[in-house]
Amino acid sequence: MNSRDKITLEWSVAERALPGESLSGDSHLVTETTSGWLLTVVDGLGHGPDAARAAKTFIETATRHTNKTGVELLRLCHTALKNTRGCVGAVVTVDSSRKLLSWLGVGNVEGIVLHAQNDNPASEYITTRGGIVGYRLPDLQPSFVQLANDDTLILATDGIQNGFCQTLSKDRTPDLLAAHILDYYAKPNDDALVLVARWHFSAGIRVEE
Ligand SMILES: [Mn+2]
Repeated sequence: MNSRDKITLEWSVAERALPGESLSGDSHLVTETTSGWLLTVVDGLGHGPDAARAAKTFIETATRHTNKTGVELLRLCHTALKNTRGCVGAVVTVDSSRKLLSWLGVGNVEGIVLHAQNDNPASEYITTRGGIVGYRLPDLQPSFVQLANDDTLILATDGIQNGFCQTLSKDRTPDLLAAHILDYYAKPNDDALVLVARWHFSAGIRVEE
């Protein structure tokens, strides 16, 4: 007999376009996959309609390939974005049976996991490599984070000022965290988007073997 935890995802996004623009060049996707979840945040180069078109192409491509690895997905997006301005962004996949998060980033994008228990360590940061999806893809190496109950992932474009995670209360819901980060840390001169996701593991469903 073993037990299998049920895992649910609570998430929220807060975003706004550069003041004066009607379209944002930042975008996101959160979706369930056959093995867990895919979450991505992208930032089309510059701002306005051309940036929005690049981000939209990335998200449409990701939506058609939700069961690929992050590396495979970035390669597919790279090909799809050849005739656009290109994007920077982060791709996160979660394997719910192993409670394992895999992530990688291209260009200027922020990713943090805040562990609910402060031991092992309190937070972990995404490794990003310089490049532009659609123009120049760097060597793609995912790294991994072991998730525990109530761990929180935050993904933010560079329209959110660095250092936003210094003042966060992990007791807040993803809704409140996303709204707080956008309110206090959105830069006045860029599109801004922040995605907050938290995994809840509810105690084991017993499985007969
Ligand atoms: Mn930006």
